[in-house]
Amino acid sequence: MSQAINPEATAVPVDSRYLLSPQQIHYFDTFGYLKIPGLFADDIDEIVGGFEDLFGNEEQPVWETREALHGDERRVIIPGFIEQSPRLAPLQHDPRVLGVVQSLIGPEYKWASSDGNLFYCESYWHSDMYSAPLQHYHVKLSFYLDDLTGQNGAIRLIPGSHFHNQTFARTLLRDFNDPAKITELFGVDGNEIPSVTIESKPGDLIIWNFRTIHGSYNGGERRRLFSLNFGEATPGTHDGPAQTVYDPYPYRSAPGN
Ligand SMILES: O=C(O)CCC(=O)C(=O)O
Repeated sequence: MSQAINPEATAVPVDSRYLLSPQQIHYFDTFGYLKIPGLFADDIDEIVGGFEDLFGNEEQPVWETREALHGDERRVIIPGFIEQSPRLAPLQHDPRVLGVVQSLIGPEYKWASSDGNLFYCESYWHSDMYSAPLQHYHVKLSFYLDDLTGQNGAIRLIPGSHFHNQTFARTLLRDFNDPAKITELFGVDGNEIPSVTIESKPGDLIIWNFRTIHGSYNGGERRRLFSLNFGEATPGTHDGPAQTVYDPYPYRSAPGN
């Protein structure tokens, strides 16, 4: 059953105690992600129950993928995830969610759907451009439902890589485009690329800018994730005036090569 979800979530009033602090906003704006430990800890049984209701229902349509981004290994996706769950749909209007979204996007935001995932795979480095070009500011609110560390698939992010027009981000996006080339280009495997690993417990909320380059390693055992996505209502308004677009750093050879 599809739940009634309001696509135009703009300006639903939210009590100021649910807003992020100026420090949390500055952290997010600067590094491109934020973790709020335990924000949903009190509701975790209901949240996990809602997740398993959908993935445990044999009638539920799912997408099974084996993409290069995931080493050609299995990932199972349910698009429009919370929309189909009476137990999870209320999250769209939960004041904790709205407080985060209004703090990071402002009053002019739009619901951009949700997705549920079972990962039997790793995820190589990428930013989220599906249905959202880099110019269109989006934030993702992620609920990982297992105890995760770097040893079993915790999400990794490259701080600052959300500044997508800058040389650093454009160099990474070019070089990560083909995961098979990472070792040739950098001399290390993908899992040794400098990044922050966000260890998490069920009930934590991890938020990232779609543009922030992220990946996960060592996690192939039914890792559970669902995410709520929100974007600025009018593409290109969040970032203010147009930014200068810099070139990626050019490749060069050692002298004599
Ligand atoms: O946890 C993962 O393996 C990757 C998640 C991800 O890339 C995403 O949800 O955009």
